[in-house]
Amino acid sequence: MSVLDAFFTKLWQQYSVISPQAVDIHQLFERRGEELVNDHVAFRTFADSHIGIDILEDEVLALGYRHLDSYQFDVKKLDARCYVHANSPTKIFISELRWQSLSDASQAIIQDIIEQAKATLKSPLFEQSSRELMPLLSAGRLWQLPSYADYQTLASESEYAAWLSVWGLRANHFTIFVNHLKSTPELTDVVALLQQQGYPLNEAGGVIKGAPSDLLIQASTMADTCIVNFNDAGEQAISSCYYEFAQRFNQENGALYQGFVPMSADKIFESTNMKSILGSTTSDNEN
Ligand code: OOG
Ligand code: NI
Repeated sequence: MSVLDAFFTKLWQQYSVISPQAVDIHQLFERRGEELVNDHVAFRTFADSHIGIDILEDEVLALGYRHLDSYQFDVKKLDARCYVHANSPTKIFISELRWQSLSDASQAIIQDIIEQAKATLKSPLFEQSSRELMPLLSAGRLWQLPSYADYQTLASESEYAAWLSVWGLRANHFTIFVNHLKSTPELTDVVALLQQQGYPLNEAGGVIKGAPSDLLIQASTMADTCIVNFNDAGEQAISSCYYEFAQRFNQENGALYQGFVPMSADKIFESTNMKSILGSTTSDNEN
């Protein structure tokens, strides 16, 4: 197995443990005779740290990827880059949080997380056991689980920060490349199938994000929730991972568009938003 295949296999294993819905959907398509192709996987991290994009990027380039484009999400305080591979249809999307623009309370929590990550990365045991075998991007949480109080402090300002504090470096979603589906090569049909099967979809900005003129249209499920056992609060439901579906269109030169669409990505990030997840499973009307 190539290093790249082994990397994606590990990412899928980690993902499937906390994303039962993605496993179900994967099987649904396999039962329909589909051979699934991944359009991209995405990662989240903290800027200005030993796990910032600049550092993770070296590993991505070493896997044979090249940087394609960069994006900014000012309201969410995120920067992102995407990478493409000459021999793989699976793109890599990495975003990082400009955590220094959060409140002092959140900054202190993240500073502590970053210090722990630095210590973990420097420990000889980690160097031997993990670092050389697999990219840091699949290292998981390099720090202690935060307290639920800290998780909530982060969540009140940045759902992204809260999610990352619990899950660490791992794929936060896989994405089915809809163009390669034989029975439903149109995203609208994929969406209809998922809705018919009762999967809650991310409705921020509309279920289907983007238009053919953007050269990329996307939809995603709302993330699964997982029970996490916090020292200060016991078992709590936390959003884990979601599954995405992407259909791409040809550019003027006849090649499929490979990049992302910032307006759509901004909404896709909300697939792990706990408020929306809870909202989609209750009939509470908040307005
Ligand atoms: C990434 C959200 C953006 C896309 O396809 O636009 C994205 C995230 O949730 O971390 O994946
Ligand atoms: Ni995505």
